[in-house]
Amino acid sequence: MMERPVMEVEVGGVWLSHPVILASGVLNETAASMMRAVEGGAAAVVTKSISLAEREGHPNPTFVELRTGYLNSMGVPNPGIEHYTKEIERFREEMPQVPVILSLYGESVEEFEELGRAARTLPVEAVEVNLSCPNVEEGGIAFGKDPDGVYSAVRAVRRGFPRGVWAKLTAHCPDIVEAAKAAERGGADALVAINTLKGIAIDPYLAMPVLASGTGGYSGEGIKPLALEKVWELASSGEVEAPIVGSGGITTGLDAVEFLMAGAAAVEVGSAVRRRGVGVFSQIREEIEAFLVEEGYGSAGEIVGLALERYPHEEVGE
Ligand code: RRO
Repeated sequence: MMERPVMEVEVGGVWLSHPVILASGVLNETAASMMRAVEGGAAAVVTKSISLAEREGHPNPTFVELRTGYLNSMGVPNPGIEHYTKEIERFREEMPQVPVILSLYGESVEEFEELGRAARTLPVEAVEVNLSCPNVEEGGIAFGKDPDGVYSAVRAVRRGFPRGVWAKLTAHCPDIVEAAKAAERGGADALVAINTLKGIAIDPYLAMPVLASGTGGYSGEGIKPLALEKVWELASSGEVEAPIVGSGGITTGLDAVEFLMAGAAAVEVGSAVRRRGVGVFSQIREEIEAFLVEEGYGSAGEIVGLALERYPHEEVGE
């Protein structure tokens, strides 16, 4: 009988029992909801994006389901880092073996620096610098859209935080490879690609946008080819050294395999929880494992970047 494939991977200083992580923005408001995701099979959890001060978020409606995914305009609702600390501590007490990646949302370099310093004292393995929220004027994409913004935010967090620093990039920038290189210069240990994409839905009968904020962030199946292409751009550039975490529309094990083959070392899954339930993390892990067995691979790590090696087209199976 064939041995089971090795599923462990290492990403930017964080060891994962398998490559499927809970993405920010879904099931991560409380310790209890993050524990549900781990019970559903997540190898690690990324928290909701947390700011220095409490934020109420945007008025309703903030969420709408589309045929090919979802639109949200939550507006970074969160209790602020001081209050959120108890959720992290509670999670850590219950699940000490599961890595926590704290997503940080700042609106200035100074805020990012303060958030990095605050995170240092928390029981988290890594932070994820949110450079890519599409729903706000000042933070998020305002940093991610140009390399200088990426560099200064990552650098600011890096100054205060001694463990893993992941940079969550946006596709809304002229050149994602330049953004990634700026993140590396700022001290990022890993790159996460991508956040949601700016989108809008209009109610034709009301003749107005469905979301109260007008535009929102588009996630789910519909964005998968675009997210995958961004991972591909990063991995094929030959200019980026940090490991890549793929994110965007991953719903099945084969979706995850595509991201690994494009060069991602791990994947983040969020919207698929709505499609397949909270057990989606186990389902995706098992589907990856079944694929590896079927195709005779010995580990998840072995397929990372495989499609890049086979491109331009080499005869498969020769
Ligand atoms: O809270 C949000 O509106 C939000 C954030 Br911080 C983000 O990074 N991405 C997104 O789609 N929504």
